[in-house]
Amino acid sequence: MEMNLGFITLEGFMRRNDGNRKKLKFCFIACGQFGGRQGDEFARLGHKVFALNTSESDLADLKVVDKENILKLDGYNGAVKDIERGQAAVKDNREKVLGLLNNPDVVDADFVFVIAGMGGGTGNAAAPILLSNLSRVRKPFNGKPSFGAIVSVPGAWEKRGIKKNARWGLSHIDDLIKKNACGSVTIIDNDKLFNMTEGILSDTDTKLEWTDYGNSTLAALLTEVAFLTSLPSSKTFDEDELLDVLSTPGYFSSGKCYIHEDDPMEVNSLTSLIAKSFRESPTANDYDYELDAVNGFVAVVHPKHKNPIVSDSEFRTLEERFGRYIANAEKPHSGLIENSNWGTITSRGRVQEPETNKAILYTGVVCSALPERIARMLQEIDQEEQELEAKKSERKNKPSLDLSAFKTIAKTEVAATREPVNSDFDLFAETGKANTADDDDNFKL
Ligand SMILES: Nc1nc2c(ncn2[C@@H]2O[C@H](COP(=O)(O)OP(=O)(O)OP(=O)(O)O)[C@@H](O)[C@H]2O)c(=O)[nH]1
Ligand SMILES: [Mg+2]
Repeated sequence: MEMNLGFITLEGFMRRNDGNRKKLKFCFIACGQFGGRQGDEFARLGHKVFALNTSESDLADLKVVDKENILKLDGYNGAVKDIERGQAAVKDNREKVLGLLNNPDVVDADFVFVIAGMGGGTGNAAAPILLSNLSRVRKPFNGKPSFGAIVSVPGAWEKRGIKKNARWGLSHIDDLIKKNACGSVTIIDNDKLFNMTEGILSDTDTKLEWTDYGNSTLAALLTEVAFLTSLPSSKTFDEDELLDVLSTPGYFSSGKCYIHEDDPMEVNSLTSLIAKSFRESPTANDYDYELDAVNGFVAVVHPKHKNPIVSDSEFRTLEERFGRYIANAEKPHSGLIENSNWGTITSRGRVQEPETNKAILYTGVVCSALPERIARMLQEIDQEEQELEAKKSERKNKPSLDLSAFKTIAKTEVAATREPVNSDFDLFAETGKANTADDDDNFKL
């Protein structure tokens, strides 16, 4: 795998600035910390990105997102992984959020992605609210929702509370998908990403976090896929075909891998290449592609050559293999793109080595069910909670220690309490209650 880990590397058929020039216009609404970090990588490649967060310091960390596209949810500093607090922050900033939803960049983009980590309070709360309201401002694509999401799912090592948050967020997103009220949702399975990058990153000197690796690889992958739809060819994979896939309600995974000149192109090796593309992708992998796929695409881009790396008949075999790989999807899209700029264009001012000896396979699939690992994790949380409850009720039968007898002994420790120890000294007796009343309960965007 060719990698340049210090910064985002784009493939030889596009320049860094081509992100701006492609015809397809994506818009990203990046929520919370994960959203912001991932959004910043998309902004680096020239996409329109809005960042929304309760946390001032997360927003200050953004390096590329335009300052005027940063929305601070006022009155909060972080949601402390509390979804209700995140929801309150969105509702308290209703006007700002409505302003964002009505921004021409959000309304007119070809596709809008809401980005959020499913483990926290801010992004988790904001994502279902934004997705539920995008249908009011977005024109459908061919009758399908022209917006979706990119969400990270906690790894196995993360706390149960974080996983429970993810269960909440995913259940709302699943509901939207089932109601055809949201297009494709790209799942970043942090467990897969961490395990996959451990091997890659340990082979390099570059100091890079697995999260940074995942964020920049996904940004590059989606940018390349979007760009290749605008490349002319006799067998194109065009903008509308990509939009057709992205607008399909379900869980999206995309992959990429190289095909070298001397790689065998017979049936089995083509199937392995397809599997490899998904396996090495920053998006989740362990879907039941065969039975759960509902839409997808396969595209090959290669340098224009007298003896092309992938011949027309080899490509037909690849299409056929891909069709079987995602058998349940009835109309996957495909394209074979010959590119004459390859190897001749410059990146970051340096002339790239001619890369005339490889082709690139891009794959994408939308599935109707979550990946196996994540479904299992959600079931395990249920089980852990049931076991905990069972243990609690078991221990209720034990005689419990009665501490009430010690109540009269003077406290020697400082303990924070909101109740006045002596009501005579309570200056807040009259006004204290008024603060707890919640007037905003019925706020809906
Ligand atoms: N893949 C990936 N996951 C991330 C990244 N940053 C955070 N996460 C994951 O996101 C989840 C936590 O969500 P955050 O985005 O930090 O939460 P938040 O939306 O800021 O919410 P609050 O902190 O409660 O305000 C955890 O599961 C993290 O593992 C990142 O850069 N990449
Ligand atoms: Mg945060």
